[in-house]
Amino acid sequence: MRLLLFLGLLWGAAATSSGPQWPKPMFGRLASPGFPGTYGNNEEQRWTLTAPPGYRLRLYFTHFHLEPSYLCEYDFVKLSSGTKVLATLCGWESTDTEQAPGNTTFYSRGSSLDVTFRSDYSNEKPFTGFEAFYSAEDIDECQAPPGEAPTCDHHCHNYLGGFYCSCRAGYALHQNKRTCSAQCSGQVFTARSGVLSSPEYPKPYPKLSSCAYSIHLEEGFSVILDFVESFDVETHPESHCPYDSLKVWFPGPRLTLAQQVLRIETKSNTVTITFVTDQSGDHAGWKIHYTSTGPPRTSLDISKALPSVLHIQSSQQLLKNPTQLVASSLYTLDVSFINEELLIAKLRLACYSPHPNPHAWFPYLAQPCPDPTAPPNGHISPVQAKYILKDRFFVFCETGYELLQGNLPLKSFAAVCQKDGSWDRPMPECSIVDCGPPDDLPNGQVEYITGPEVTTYKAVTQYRCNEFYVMRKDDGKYVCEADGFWTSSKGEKSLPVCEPGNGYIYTRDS
Ligand SMILES: [Ca+2]
Ligand SMILES: [Ca+2]
Ligand SMILES: [Ca+2]
Repeated sequence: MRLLLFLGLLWGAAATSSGPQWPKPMFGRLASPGFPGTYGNNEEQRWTLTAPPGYRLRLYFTHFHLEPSYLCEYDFVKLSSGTKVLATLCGWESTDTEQAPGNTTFYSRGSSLDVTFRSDYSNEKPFTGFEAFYSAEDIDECQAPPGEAPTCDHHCHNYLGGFYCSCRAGYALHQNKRTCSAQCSGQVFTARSGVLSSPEYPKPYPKLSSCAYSIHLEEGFSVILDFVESFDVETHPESHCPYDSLKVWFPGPRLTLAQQVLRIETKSNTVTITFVTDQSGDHAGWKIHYTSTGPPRTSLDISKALPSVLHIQSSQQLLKNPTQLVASSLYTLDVSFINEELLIAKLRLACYSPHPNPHAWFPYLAQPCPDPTAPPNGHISPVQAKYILKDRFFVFCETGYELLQGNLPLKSFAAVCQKDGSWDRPMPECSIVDCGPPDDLPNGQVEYITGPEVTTYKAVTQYRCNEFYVMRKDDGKYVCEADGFWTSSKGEKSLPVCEPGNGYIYTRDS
């Protein structure tokens, strides 16, 4: 009753407004000619019923009494929507080969219904024909017929004259107004390992979606992709990925995946994965576990070796051109992939850099300096396997030898390794100490003991006093010591003294 009232209102509005006029009422009655009397021979009548868009027509019979015939060939009522025949009816009750309406309610396909009544040239008995009522009702588009795909991907909302779809969070309604496309582009992965998968994995991935995943690691790393668990992307036995496709992009050859690929070693630190799906199919999708490998690791333990620079905060990046001085990048201490020379060079530069930012690093590959060779009678300290930028070494001479650069004596010597891989000073000599000729002794003479004119380290001389003079305190023996002075047996550097004999003759038996 309520439905009829509403339909009446709708019809009234259609009749009085200036909007579209429907050729037939929204509800009504159909009957065979002469009903409730018998219908005549050779009758044919056709009704074309049309509902507004979004509506369908329902029709049921309150009376039905036609001549029965095999497959309703004689007299019949035919219901059709367009070219689709919904039913051909005759008789008054259904048999194996003929259908009578009984209590069935018929529905149009779409918004139009054609009803055709026909009788042939004779009737064996009097038949009273039919009476039927029809009305328009909203199509509940959200109730998909059995065996057909749901109307909406996610949520369906029916209303009188139409319907609309909506999507869950993370999806956007496709322009076809039914499909929910995943919002899955622009995903960036920066961790050194991780997992990515098709949306909803392992449930069927969304349709009409375009996903983009990007793995971006620091330079020096290379990404390895492992396809784990299942790989189920819609395919075709003859054509190459015509429907849905997963593509992996990285510098180098382009690769479109075949199903059997399980691992991709990209040799690249950046990888982009795109996943595009079409409008149909239910497939579980894919899952990728990615890992990365860095360059060879050095054995240097930075945290132990260089605790003083641990506070330096910076981002990690390997040099593009290690021979070029680059000031723009900051570096962390997590530089295990940088070889030892570079690492040390960088750390040293961090200490000595004149750059206004004390945390700026000036990394480049430092050239090692040639191994220093100690001069004869000298040695080098510290002894290192390698000397690189800012490394220094000292030369120490053995006792009795002194540092000499050219002809100039040095108190000490240190050479510093420069960034071009050379030492800043030439190697000195260790020259034997020479005390020089011994001073003349008043009232005395000197004699070379070690050898004629030998005045170098460890050389010995002997002073003696002239006749009538005596040397009271010393024995007159002097040695050239490492400090370059003649030194007496008593450790004195002054000359001995020859004194007069005090008026008496020094004799053997006095
Ligand atoms: Ca007939
Ligand atoms: Ca509807
Ligand atoms: Ca598909």
